[in-house]
Amino acid sequence: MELLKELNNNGAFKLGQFVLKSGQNSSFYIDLRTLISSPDVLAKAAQALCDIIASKNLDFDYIVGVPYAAMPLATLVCNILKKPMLLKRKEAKSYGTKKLIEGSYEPGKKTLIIEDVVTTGSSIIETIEALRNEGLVCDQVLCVIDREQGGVHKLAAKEIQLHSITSMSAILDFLIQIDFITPQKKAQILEELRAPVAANGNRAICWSLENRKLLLSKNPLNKHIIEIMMSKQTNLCVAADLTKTSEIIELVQKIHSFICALKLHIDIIEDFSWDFITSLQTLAQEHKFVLFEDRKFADIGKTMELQLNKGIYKISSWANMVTVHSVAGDATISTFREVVENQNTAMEGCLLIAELSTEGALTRDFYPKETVEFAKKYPNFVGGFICQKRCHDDPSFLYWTPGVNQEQRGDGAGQQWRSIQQAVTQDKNDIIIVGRAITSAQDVKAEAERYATAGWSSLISRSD
Ligand code: S5P
Repeated sequence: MELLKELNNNGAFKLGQFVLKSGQNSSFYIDLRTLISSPDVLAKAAQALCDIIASKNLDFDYIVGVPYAAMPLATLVCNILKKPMLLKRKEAKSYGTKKLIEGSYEPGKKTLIIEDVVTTGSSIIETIEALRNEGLVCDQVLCVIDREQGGVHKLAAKEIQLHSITSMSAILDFLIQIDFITPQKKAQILEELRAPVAANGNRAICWSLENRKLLLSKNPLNKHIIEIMMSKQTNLCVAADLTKTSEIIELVQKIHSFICALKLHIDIIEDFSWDFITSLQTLAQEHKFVLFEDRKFADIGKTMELQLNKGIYKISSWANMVTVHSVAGDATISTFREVVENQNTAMEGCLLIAELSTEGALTRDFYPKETVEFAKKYPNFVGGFICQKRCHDDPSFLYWTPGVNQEQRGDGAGQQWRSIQQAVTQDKNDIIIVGRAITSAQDVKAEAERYATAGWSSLISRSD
């Protein structure tokens, strides 16, 4: 009760319209990210977990927090109980030991798993399977909140016992007691949570930017872009395919109010200089847009790392995002994690090229689908896709589309253009990438405004 009060005071329980990770719509949302911002509440939650360990007499040798949200809690519990911790990585390291589990352990010993909120239990099962593969014994899970959405049964089927401090019904009863919700509201919330999730998981997916933003706490690139899109009301990315730095700066001075991203091909610029980069960064900061270098990386990881960090352009030092071909395989994509996580980088993430806009492109058949599978492995730094049609049903990714021109259909060199309506309403992309239709226009500013207005109105009037 004391903990529920504290969580509530810290804004962990929210009423509104939300879409859950499962795709279900919900008028209630539990936001435990507030825990790490409130040291007192975090400590209380850790103590409550320790109390359960004592009262249930749980016996174990190590503690593992389900990555990432439960890791701080697990650390505090380890500290209180003086027990060693192990870390489970989300993806195996691409260098050195390539281990998934970090820390010293002996196979055959017992591990207690700690989680913050349990919904269906799938991330716990993933963690436990990795630990069991290392020969560790894992059959006890301790969580702060059980959302009562089948987690207990799903875990029991894998011989895992779930213990929780509190549950969805206990939270809703507490909120009734403090007059935050009515009993009718509780019934409505439970009903919403009972709504089945379809096999493809997207029955109730809500594609509004408001809701998508909620899914993005772990993806800094998309969070940044969605914030810009919402505040400037634009889903336009201009492709500044010009060869002189002065032309690009002049273009940006005209169009900055209408764009969420400026896309460059840095290697076509004839008079590249660091002053140019500084000017662009100042403009991007002042007028809120991201710098997008469309380098289309496609090599072994080590070469991509050099291409990102070195050479004349030192792309990672100024570009917030880049494009990557999936053709070299998913292990090479993990290169980007280290670059994005480096403190001295401007890079927030990358887009994978699922489908090209050109006539006869080989990015068809299995290619977009396999590209999506790669992206799913790196949700923290893959922001989405370059595609022609929305290539996946996950709203936490953004779908960027080139090949947009309101008047013309092709450039005679393989490029295929279609209208904004086709690109956003029919093909369900989020961000339009427009080059020559704007950069070659008589009145560049008016044309950028026309594309931004039409793009945004197509996006916000789309129902899915
Ligand atoms: O499939 C693609 C992928 C990209 S990123 N087709 C593309 O045209 N692009 C890029 O989008 C291309 O490199 C260019 O910078 C821009 C399209 O320019 P436009 O002048 O044809 O609109």
